[in-house]
Amino acid sequence: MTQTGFELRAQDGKARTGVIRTTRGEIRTPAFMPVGTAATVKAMMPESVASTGADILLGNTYHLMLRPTAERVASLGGLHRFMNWDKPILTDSGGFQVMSLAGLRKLTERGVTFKSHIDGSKHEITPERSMEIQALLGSDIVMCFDECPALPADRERIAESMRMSMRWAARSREAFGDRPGHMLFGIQQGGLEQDFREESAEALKEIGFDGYAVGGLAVGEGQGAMFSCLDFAPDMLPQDKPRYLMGVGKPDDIVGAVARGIDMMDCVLPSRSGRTGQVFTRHGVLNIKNARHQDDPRPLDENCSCPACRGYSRAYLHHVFRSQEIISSMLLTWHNLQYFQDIMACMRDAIAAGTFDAWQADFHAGRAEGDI
Ligand code: PRF
Ligand code: ZN
Repeated sequence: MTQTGFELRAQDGKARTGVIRTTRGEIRTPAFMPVGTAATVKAMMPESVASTGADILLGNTYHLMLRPTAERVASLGGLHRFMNWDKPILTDSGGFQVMSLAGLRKLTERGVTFKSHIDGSKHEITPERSMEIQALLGSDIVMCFDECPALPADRERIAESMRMSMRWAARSREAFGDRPGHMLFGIQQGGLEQDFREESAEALKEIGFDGYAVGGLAVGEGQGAMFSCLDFAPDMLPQDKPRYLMGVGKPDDIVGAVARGIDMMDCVLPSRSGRTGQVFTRHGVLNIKNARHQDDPRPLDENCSCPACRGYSRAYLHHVFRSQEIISSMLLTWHNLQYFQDIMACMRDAIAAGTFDAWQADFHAGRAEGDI
């Protein structure tokens, strides 16, 4: 019996719904993965994250290798045990975080060396080391080690980087080996260029993976350019494997990505925004810091089932945010994560019912531009 796999259950236009089976449970797709960078979804207990409907979390090679170290996590029983989350975990491979967070770094064919953003100590990640770290963590879905150039970049630079990422993908596959119960995903690169996306997809399919990510987007190109690329990039990847758009995004980015054939996403937005007072609702975005909320007895969203909406007024949430009380981050993060998971559940239902277009029209019609 195979322990892992992807079952596509329904398709409506390009939008898909299905399940990814792992040894730690099923992931309903389209899936949104909350980010648990440092072995915690900040301000949330794991059971609270699960209660919002999250089937899987994302963890980070880069952060965990620096602190508390992958070896320490392994000796304590792996990341699931360590952070008390028994559902699936996907780990990113580290290169993207090195480029966005580390100090002094040097990229070669072998891999990347860098200085820790925590204490300046020197480290190296190669495709082989990234696979080793993700195995030590006990990740259920392991990501290939890749490089992602910031956009805009010239075609030459994008092609060279993509081709190196494809050589790293082959090394990642080789180093990952045969690990029943664990999945390895390839990462398509190639910027916004259709020919490079195609070349990248062909290289990955030749190697063969359990799933395929679209990397290199949401790096400064804007939603219009990202959607133009998503009009063709997911179609180049195998129909019968999950497709993961990395690091996306705002609610309307997520809906647009699903409409274009994406099955999985992750983003810090709902959790990070929860700590900065930005609240996502079906009517649009609001900032709880704003003085207009100080006398408002209404909940954030009258249709939301989360504890912030069931128990507290906008006035209270405004007060605890302004007072920098810890409960502010807890309640706003919970609400945002609940809202993102509610969108995913609605999309899964609409795709299964064949009403995704109508749902999408309603989603957009109900939202205001700017703060509500
Ligand atoms: N590669 C990896 N992680 C990522 C990205 C990527 O291209 C992105 C791009 N949006 C986010 N996270 N490995
Ligand atoms: Zn809520």
